[in-house]
Amino acid sequence: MQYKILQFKSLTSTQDKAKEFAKKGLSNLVIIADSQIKGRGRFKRKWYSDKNGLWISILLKPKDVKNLSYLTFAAAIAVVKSIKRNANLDTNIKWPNDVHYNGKKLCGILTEGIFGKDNYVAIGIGLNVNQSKFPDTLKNSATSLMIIKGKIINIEKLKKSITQEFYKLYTNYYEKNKLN
Ligand code: BT5
Repeated sequence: MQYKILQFKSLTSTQDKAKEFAKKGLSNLVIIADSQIKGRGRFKRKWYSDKNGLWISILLKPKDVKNLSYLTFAAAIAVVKSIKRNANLDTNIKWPNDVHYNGKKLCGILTEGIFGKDNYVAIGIGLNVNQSKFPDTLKNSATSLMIIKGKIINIEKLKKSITQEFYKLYTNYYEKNKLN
């Protein structure tokens, strides 16, 4: 499947940008921001997304918008595989939408449906990559690949790998199978 990667310096949230594009009828876009001003998690929680992390939204227009949690899992698998490949690190998927290392949160995923005449899905992936520290409120619960590995991780390779792995799962399984 063809997709386009769009890179922005700063956005309120890559999820908001994805919604804007969906309203214009566009899909198969991978929206990436260097930093987000109003990054969000589930239930309107704040997502801390200063520089040095990987903040992505993948905008899809699936044949059927059902069982969206499969898409969250596909994103989590893509993240775990890409971390293994690019940072040689084994991480865990933590139900229902996190990737953890040693009990600390490395990545959170937010899957949102955009419903209207046509239906879209935006899968937001927030991965802490090269941050050296976090705000006090997150100090004990969050970590980054750089903190774990003690060196800078190539963010470009990581974003390509996550996108490719995600699309492989999406096209081979989600779009092909009846997910009733
Ligand atoms: C999530 O929500 O874990 C989903 C996060 C999705 C973020 C991505 S970034 C790209 C896209 N654009 C967006 O605006 N969002 C998506 P939840 O399970 O509700 O967890 C939120 C909680 O995680 C917060 O209440 C904090 O405790 C914690 N948290 C916030 N920022 C964090 C960070 N950078 N690393 C680790 N934990 C964080």
